[in-house]
Amino acid sequence: MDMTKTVPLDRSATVLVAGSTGLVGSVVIRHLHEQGFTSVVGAHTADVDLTDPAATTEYFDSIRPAVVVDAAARVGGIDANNSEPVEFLNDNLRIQTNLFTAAHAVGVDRLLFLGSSCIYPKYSPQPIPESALLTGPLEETNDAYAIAKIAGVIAVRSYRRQYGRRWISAMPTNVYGPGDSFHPTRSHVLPALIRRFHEAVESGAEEVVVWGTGTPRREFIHVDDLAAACLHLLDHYDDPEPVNVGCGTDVSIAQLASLVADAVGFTGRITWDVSKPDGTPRKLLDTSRLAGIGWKPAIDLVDGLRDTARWYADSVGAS
Ligand code: GFB
Repeated sequence: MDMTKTVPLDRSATVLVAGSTGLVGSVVIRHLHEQGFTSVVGAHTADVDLTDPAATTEYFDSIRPAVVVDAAARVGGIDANNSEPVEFLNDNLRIQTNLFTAAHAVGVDRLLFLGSSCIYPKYSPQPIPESALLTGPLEETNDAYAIAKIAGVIAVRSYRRQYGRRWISAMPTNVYGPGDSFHPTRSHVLPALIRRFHEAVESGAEEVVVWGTGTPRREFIHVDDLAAACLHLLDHYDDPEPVNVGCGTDVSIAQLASLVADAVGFTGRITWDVSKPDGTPRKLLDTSRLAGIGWKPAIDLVDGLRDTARWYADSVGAS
């Protein structure tokens, strides 16, 4: 497969980033500016309701982007996915379908669709190669979200095949960083634990309860690394197959809890609420395809976690 056949994007092209106030979209916008892009437009729900087909078409017609980064999605942690599968399925399907339809209508030639490592089967070989897609049953707690994201991958392939669009898909592992959602129950594990351990330190609590058994393993990528990878892919990748974006190593949730405790200075007990689901036993991505086109991550988990915990402490201190 020739994966380096594309030429870098024109820095004066109008780039539309959908999901511009989200964790990933906001950092992609910063990276675009840092890389010299002169016409960057961010779209979030106040600008356009991407679940509305007519509004989406009208919005794209007014912006007429040449390049689109699709970072717009309904996202959440294991509990949110598990308790609201209908919204996770329907909203994500609507957002993608409307956005792809509108992008095609105005002739967008380069588009990056962001998926998720949960598209792969629950019991995939580890590390998970892109070829594992559609080879087995999904993890039940997030199958609705995963099916929507799989539909996105297939849509990107289909626009390529039927209309020759040079659209691509990236599958990031679990993302974290400053600006994330730190909701106590709806967020992903890393921000949820930063908040819980931080609050324990503030209140002097001797115990922090963490969900599940602590044995599942997850790979975490800092949002700055993910944004850099997205731009690298838009400059250097043009192929129907999705590309995994990860950092190459994983940790157990028990190890993560200890790392968060160290980062926020919690010295009490960690206990486990095994009534909460563990989800997929392990999700470590095979990133050799991305490495093959010359990109590797730069931010170590311990450093990224410490910076994110500091950002959280500063932001709650300021509010
Ligand atoms: O981050 P998380 O919600 O996402 O959970 P997934 C990861 C693991 O951390 C699970 C455990 O085993 C959780 O049981 N965990 C422990 C916690 N304490 C907590 C806590 O306080 N909050 C949370 N959220 N988890 C999501 C998918 O799966 O990953 C999405 O549901 C998406 O669809 C996302 O793909 C990247 O990795 O399990």
